[in-house]
Amino acid sequence: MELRSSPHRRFNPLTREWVLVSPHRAERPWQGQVETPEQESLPTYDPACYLCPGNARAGGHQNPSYTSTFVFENDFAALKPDVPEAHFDLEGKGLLRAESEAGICRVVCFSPRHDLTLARMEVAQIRSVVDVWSEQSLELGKRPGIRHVQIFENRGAMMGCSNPHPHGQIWANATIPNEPRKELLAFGEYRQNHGGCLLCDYLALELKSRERLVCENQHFAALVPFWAVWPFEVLLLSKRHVAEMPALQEAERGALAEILKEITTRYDNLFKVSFPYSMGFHQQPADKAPHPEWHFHAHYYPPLLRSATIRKFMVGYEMLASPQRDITPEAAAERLRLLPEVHYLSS
Ligand code: H2U
Ligand code: ZN
Repeated sequence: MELRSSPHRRFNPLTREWVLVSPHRAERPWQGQVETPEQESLPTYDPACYLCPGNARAGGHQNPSYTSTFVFENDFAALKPDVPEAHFDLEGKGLLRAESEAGICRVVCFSPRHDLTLARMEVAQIRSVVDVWSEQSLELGKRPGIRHVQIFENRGAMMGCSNPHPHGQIWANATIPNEPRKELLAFGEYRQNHGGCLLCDYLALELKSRERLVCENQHFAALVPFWAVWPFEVLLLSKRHVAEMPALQEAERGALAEILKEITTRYDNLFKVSFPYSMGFHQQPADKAPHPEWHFHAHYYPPLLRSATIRKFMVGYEMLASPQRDITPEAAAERLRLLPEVHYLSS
């Protein structure tokens, strides 16, 4: 099969869904929305920012004068710890069904500096963020009513991020949400059928071919997955079979900080803009059961397609039938791989 030129569909073994790839369409003319790029220059401290050290938040609390990272309970939390358990199923038909959902939502400030992003932060500071994520995973995951801890970052106004101050969120909740649940089933079945780990085996194939590899270090690899939906989607994998961030050793934590900086730097260099994305880590469920099948990884889902202002929309066929892409994952990986490792603003 000619994956470079003829239409085909690719299988995502983690979600067990298909994506349509139309490489022949990559050169078609485009006459659509043109957006203006976000402006770049920000102050190191913004008195109006609710995440800057010492400032007041919308909820009435005041931030401490923090000098590294800072974690607080989300003032407008989507989940609450103390909801009474309840089930709803009108006439028992499973048609009008609801369940109570308990959880905790926190915000993590990555740096006191308002103007930085992960791409522009020192590796040592990103390393502190890795430690905080790890401590939070441990602390929240230990709680009796919690079965999943989702660490994520929304970057850029295009992704609905409310504030440029470098920050992410953590939502920990009582049930395993849709995306990690699909992966859990896939990891489990793969282990049963093949006797190994789905992502260990996948990574071995990718490291052999190197076609979709973006960058790597001793402990991590970043690649555009074979089944990527977003144009410049990236899958970040630990090289060792490890199920969660708290299990990472010293050297691995350092390597994680390094590759987080490298991925975001390459992203920024692609269109010379602070690259928007949603990213998050997928760690083993926090359901207190052993999960030898799970492999720690992160997904980056950036919306941009062909410039700092032209994004991919998931519309039409994609909403009604299946996701689709024109530029191949191999071509996207090659572009990211050939970019400099040094940020365009610091060279
Ligand atoms: P974003 O990651 O989408 O920018 O969201 C930031 C979060 O910060 C958002 O969930 C919270 C919002 O509820 N927030 C506070 O907890 N306190 C504030 O003073 C403003 C925003
Ligand atoms: Zn700020």
